[in-house]
Amino acid sequence: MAYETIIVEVEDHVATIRLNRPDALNALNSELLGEVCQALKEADGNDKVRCIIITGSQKAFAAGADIKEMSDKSYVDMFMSDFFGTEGGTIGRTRKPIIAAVAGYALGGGCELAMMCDFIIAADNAKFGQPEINLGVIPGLGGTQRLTRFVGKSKAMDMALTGRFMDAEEAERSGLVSRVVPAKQLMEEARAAAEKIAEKSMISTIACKEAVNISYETTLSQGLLFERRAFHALFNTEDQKEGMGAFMEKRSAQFRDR
Ligand code: CO8
Repeated sequence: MAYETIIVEVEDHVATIRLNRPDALNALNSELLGEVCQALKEADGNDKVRCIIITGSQKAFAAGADIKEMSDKSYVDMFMSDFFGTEGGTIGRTRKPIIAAVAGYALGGGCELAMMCDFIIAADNAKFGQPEINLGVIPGLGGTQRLTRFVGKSKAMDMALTGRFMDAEEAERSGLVSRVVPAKQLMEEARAAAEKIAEKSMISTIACKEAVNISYETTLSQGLLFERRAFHALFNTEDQKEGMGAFMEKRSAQFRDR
């Protein structure tokens, strides 16, 4: 499918979705987020794709929701369209792993989009922030909820109330990103991580993603039970026999998603 605001490439087993509104620092408008959702659905349904990367440019992952698109809207407009509600749900329902490869600004909705991914690899020039307070609003795509879970209440309050940015080093120290790499190597590192994930059994990959995500939604005892049952269930797959057999035979596993 042809897109206007994103560029999608599928290479080997990795789909890369590049946000592409350079004149607006990849600000997220309805068209762009709709296209991201469509591309995610296509990647999820494409048997060839085993991992997804969302990225932007060297200057901006995304500088937030598109202020020009939102500025004139009324409460009724926002409420009746459930502004970005559907898009947030679609991204969250993607079953395959999504890596956010973030260089430059990841602000407001841009930071929130990165946090909706499964993990974030940051370039050393990345800047994260929830500056909506400067616009007379608050984060609306998960910033008050996900950022708080990532970095804790004190830092999330500091970021959301002052609107200050966090650099890559602070983001890694605070647990917002999984690793920081030199900006020039960002895509190489993200692809290497995606290819590593693509080598695994898709069954255990999806089960693992579901088990980690459930930890945000439930109690510890329920989460442990969910994890244990998923672990038990994987013993009904050929890939478990192959993975453990390969270990004992001192060879690499050849998973077949069965
Ligand atoms: N929306 C629209 N256009 C933008 C945005 C944006 N968020 N960010 C940058 N742009 C545009 C600028 O208007 C400018 O366009 P033009 O040349 O036509 O004037 C172009 O991108 C380049 O930007 P700058 O000239 O400002 O570039 P600088 O390098 O000087 O500054 C900054 C870069 C610091 C990133 C600056 O552009 C900035 O502060 N941007 C806004 C950041 C921001 O406030 N983000 C939060 C937006 S609100 C939000 O994300 C809410 C999310 C929840 C929505 C979901 C609701 C349910």
